[in-house]
Amino acid sequence: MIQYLPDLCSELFRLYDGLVPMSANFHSPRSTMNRHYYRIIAICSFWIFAAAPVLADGLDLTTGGARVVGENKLSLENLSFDGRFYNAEIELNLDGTYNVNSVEEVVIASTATYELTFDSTWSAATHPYQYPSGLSHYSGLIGGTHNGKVRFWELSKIASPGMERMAELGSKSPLRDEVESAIESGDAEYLLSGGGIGSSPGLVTMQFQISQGYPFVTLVSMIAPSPDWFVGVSALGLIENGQWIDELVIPLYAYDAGSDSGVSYTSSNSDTNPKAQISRLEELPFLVNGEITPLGTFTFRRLLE
Ligand SMILES: [Ca+2]
Repeated sequence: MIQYLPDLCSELFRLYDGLVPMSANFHSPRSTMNRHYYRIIAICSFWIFAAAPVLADGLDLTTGGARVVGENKLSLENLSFDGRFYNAEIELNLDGTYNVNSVEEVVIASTATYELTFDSTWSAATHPYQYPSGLSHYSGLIGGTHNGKVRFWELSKIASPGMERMAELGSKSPLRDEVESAIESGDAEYLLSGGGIGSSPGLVTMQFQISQGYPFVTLVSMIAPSPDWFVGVSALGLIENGQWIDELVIPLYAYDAGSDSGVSYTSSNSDTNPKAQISRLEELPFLVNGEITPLGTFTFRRLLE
């Protein structure tokens, strides 16, 4: 790979003529440098792209970073590709040419253990409109760890039968079956099944394993009572900058599964047929003083093994 990349680089260099004066501008103001950095990151990603063209769909430019490591050297770090991460160092020459000093894969721990804390602040104080005092709770957490090829729910998509049952009744099945089916087909690794919150405000925790090949978490819980409202995350990645994230706090907004037409917490069942898209609830009772107010947080904290 390393022998191959410099040749490819030369070609790309011609395409990016804006890069030619880079070494002359090396000590120019930060904004100019950042533009150059961006181009370099793009080029470096092309190296990896071209070295493994079959896997190009997995390319992710958003995790990369660049920093100056010497007089005319740039270190390009944590370029994500197909679940792997690469660092590269390039050296810029004053005549506009440059050398690729190294490209190496960043090795991270292949697995990690996380503790999830589901902390619900949802109460008459945070969401006073029609708050179901004495009734407010959440169904048991259900979801899985998976790769980037599968989604169990997404905003603006139609809820699966499993999501509908979870959001309307708090049932873990058939969503559990959908996760297990993804495990069988190789797109998911672990089923996640945890406790609920018997009375909100309150909290519940669970621990789970996750691995590099399946670094995404989907986890949901029904807001109860409600027609088809839920909280959760979909395909939340726990690798960032080539490392397992130590701690991640996600605010929990209320989503509507689009499968029941009730408009308040205690509306009677009213099946929506055909189903509407999954959406974020942005009106009462979740619009509070002009702001869409979260019901609490998921905190993912990595446990050191
Ligand atoms: Ca329904």
